[in-house]
Amino acid sequence: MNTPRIDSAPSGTLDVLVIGAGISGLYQLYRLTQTDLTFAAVEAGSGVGGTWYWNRYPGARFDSESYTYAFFFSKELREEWSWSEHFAGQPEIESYLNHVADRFDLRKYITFDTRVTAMDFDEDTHTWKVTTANGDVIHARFVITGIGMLSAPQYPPVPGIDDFRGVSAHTGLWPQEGVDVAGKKVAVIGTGSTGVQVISAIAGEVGSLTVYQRTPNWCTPLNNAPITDEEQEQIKSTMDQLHESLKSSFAGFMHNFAPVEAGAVSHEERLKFWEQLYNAPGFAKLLGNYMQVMTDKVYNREFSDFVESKIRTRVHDPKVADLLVPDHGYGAKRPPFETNYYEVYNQPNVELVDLRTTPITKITETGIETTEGTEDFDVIIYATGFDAITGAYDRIDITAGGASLNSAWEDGPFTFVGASAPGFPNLFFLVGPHSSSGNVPRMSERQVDFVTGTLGEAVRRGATRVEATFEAAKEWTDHVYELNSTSLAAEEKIDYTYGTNTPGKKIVFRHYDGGLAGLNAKMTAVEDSSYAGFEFK
Ligand code: NA7
Repeated sequence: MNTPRIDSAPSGTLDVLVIGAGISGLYQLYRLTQTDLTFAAVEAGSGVGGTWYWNRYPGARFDSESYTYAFFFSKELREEWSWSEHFAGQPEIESYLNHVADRFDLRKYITFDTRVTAMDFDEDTHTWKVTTANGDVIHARFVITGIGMLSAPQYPPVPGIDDFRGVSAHTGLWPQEGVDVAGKKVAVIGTGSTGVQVISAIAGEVGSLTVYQRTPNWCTPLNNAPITDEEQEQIKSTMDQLHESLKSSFAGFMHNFAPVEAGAVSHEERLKFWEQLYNAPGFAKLLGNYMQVMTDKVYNREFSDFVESKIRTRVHDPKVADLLVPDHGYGAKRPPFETNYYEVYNQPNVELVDLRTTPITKITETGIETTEGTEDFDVIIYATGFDAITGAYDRIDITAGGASLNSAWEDGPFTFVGASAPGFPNLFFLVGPHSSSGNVPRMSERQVDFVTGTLGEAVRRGATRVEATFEAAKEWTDHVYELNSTSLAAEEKIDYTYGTNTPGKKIVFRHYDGGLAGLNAKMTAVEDSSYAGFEFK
């Protein structure tokens, strides 16, 4: 077959189509403005922000430090934007992302309210034909997906959800106009990071609150605070150093594992250290801990016991505390960070329902039925999470050469550095499978730079078709599984990164345990070897 040029593609073909205008999509658009390529983006939402557009429920906020999560690419942006809190709330985050879109004039490239439903690769023209839910067709040589890893919301698989006559909302599809919970009889289903945030945020204003919990989680304080003027000055004057230290950290966070081994200090010293961590911000508890807490069952148990003692101190009713103490090890599920979460259960108008003993059987016109009985509600909040990591891909019919990506990934994703998949040329993933596990914008920043570099290489070579080789994808996928196989989390396989929360989904690891450090090392090696692992034609 002749190698087609861009001008042999259907007229109106873009060089690049970006799907999604969240954190990854926005930065990808910015990087494309620095190239000579023609490009555009489509976004399912009516505004920019992705996760921070859809998840506008009360209490939604960062649990990465605001200034470590934000974009670093522009000195002017860093200087002009002042975060108000160490862990900003959703309204401020959404304003920031809108500011970025306007500041860099990115909005003009984005078509909103446009959800991609299908994509097919044309081997004759080396282009993707992209179809949207509105029936539009877009032709693009390259497609870059910034469609998020937690963007396909899930409801419990119980009958009757549409029958409920009160107000109901999924936290990941929260209505723009909000939901009035003041004085209302409210149910929250789900106690992951989102449930924990929303429960804490609304407990003070509801009439009554019933929490439906399937799995309790190891929640520790976020320890959020306003950023003082002195801190603001310090943060802004050390941004370059901060960026460098985040880029060279394990997971893109400002928290790094303790420099000593857990076993090198006494039990009393460990407890003292954990007390400090408990009072430290955000992810310090996970990533500033002794590394052995994540790798050695003995220390994992000890730390879990420490957090259990905190739960039991904070929750007055021992029977309720029993239900709130997890039976998995700390970190086997992504731990939420909270503000006054456990204290909510001391309120007389709050009830905790244990779905392990009394599962939900259906949603009725007036409320929720469990095996124990029915309770009526004015409002039901579904904080039931997402079909994680591959869910957003499964919802698009992606085909190339007659093969479908969904089928190809049935037994688990098969990727090269989480950026590309053999058999699906000219398609690149941002924050997709096998590529993410830390502070997402820092991972996606590296991925956007990598993908932009790969496109640059294609242009330099005059290539119109770029495909990851089978061997390269096998090597990376094997590496992903091998790293994961030694983790404590792999023994339990209860986190959404294994698909455990999605009925019928194959239980297989879809995340990446090597952090930013592992991803960066591999991407740098690929770049330094003139993109070995890709075939350019
Ligand atoms: P998560 O962490 O997946 O949490 C979802 C919660 O909903 C969790 O407690 C689930 O219990 C519960 N759930 C899910 N399905 C059901 C059904 N069918 N019945 C009852 N309860 C259910 O999602 P989040 O939105 O909280 O957090 C996502 C990310 O946002 C998080 O990782 C951070 O990055 C921020 P389960 O644990 O599955 O038993």
